[in-house]
Amino acid sequence: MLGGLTKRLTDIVSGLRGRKITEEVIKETSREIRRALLEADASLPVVKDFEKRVREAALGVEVIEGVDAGQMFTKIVQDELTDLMGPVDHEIAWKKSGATVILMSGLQGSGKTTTCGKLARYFRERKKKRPMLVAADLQRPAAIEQLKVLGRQLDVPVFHQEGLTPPQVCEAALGAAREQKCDVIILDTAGRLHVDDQLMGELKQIADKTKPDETFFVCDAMTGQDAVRSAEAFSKSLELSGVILTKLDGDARGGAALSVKAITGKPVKFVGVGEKLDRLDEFHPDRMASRILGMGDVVGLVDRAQQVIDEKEQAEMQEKLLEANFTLQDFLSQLRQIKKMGSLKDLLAHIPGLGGQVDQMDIQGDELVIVESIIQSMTAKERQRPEIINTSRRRRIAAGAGRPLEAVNDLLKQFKQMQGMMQGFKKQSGLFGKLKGMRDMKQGMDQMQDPAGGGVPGMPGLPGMPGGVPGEMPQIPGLGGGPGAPGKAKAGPSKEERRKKRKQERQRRKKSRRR
Ligand SMILES: Nc1nc2c(ncn2[C@@H]2O[C@H](COP(=O)(O)OP(=O)(O)OP(=O)(O)O)[C@@H](O)[C@H]2O)c(=O)[nH]1
Ligand SMILES: [Mg+2]
Repeated sequence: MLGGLTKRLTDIVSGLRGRKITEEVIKETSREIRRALLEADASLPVVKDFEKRVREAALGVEVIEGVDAGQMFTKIVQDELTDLMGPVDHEIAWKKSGATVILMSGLQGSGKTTTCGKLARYFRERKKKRPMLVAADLQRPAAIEQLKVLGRQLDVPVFHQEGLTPPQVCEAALGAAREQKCDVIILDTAGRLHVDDQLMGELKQIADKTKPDETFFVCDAMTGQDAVRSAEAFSKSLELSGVILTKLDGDARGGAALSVKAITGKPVKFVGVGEKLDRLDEFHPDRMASRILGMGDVVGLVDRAQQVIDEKEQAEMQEKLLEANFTLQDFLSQLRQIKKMGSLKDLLAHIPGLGGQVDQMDIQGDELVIVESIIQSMTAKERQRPEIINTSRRRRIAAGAGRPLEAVNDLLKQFKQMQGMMQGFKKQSGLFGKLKGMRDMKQGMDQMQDPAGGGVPGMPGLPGMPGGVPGEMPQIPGLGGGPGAPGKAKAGPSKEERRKKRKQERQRRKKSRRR
């Protein structure tokens, strides 16, 4: 997602590398940034204001020796994007007693029903609540069934009642929730192609009868400015408390994510990043800004990993890595864990330094499936000892998996390379440990990025800046055609340097206290 915008912004910034900050550069660059945001389908008043803010911030910056225009703009744009999309707000106004009511609204096909299911899952898993889903969409005959299927999948009760109007169904649901001891009620309402009076009237009646604690507008990020315009219309008739952006995993250009908060004045609470029920993320504007600038989102990746990855299995994996007998079978189970986290494209977009390139990579989205099918058509012995896989075995495996022989060859070659890399990898427990390591590194860096008072935007060579790629990601076997791992290009200050810097800082403070 947002690939085009990321590419444009990273291109703008890298064109400024080594250049001095002058008024001319500032003028030219803020104009280019404006164009990039408009191409991403952000709304014009938002973009104009953004351009003005970036320009003012750039003009107000004290020119520091060693900081080039690229570094400075990266920092300014990141801060302004964070501001534009913020604040961080995924709190729910829980009722002190009785069931909290959540009303979902939005246009047809925006993802309301799916998001109801995702929220039910999120409330139960993360907030330890007992949710109830309410089928108040009586427009489409299949709508109730769709919600019931979600309820069955999640093992969450679904309330519906024939012969009632949608507001009556919602009202009846309040009583049912009390009886079934559910403490959060999610109302799935009907969508319309366009905002119309009848729809708004129905939603208002539902709101009158149920007094919702949260009223969310579900906004399809793929529809860009249109989504924002309807959000505005909804927020005029209904008292919205927040927005949920869906389909951010798709080819959304970013316009909706950039403009919806500014236009409606309502915070983006959650984002939908896939069709499955676990693909709902809390919205973090700073992480989104970082992704838009191609700087990845390691913290978000770790969050997701923590939810889906089995730590016990990872601990066992670590043992194996330490003994250096990581086999293709182990690789397969790691792969399955990765698959649980999301599509390869989406995951790679979280890796610092890769954001802008993901769209150009030759990724079809089914790489993990291909690798899985190849390993599955190997015998147990072959998975344990890949070195016994000779040419005739390779042919058999390829035929069994329905893939060309080269695919098998590539996989084995890359697996061998990866085993080599695992040697350097083994101190950290598998993928999860690696990610954790990266997060710690990133957090350490973030702290550093804000030295006493934090007045200096974009210190030279600081991580998070373009080129500051923390460490090296293992190449994923089966993934050909890409630019490869980001490598070690200018990895920011080393641990030793950071320690030294902190020590100097402590001494400096001590001295100034003595004075
Ligand atoms: N890729 C992706 N697809 C999504 C996401 N959220 C919803 N969808 C898909 O969008 C389509 C519409 O979703 P629904 O939940 O039925 O939308 P709705 O708003 O309830 O639609 P109506 O009830 O007809 O108004 C479905 O195919 C969903 O799988 C998301 O975050 N990512
Ligand atoms: Mg629906």
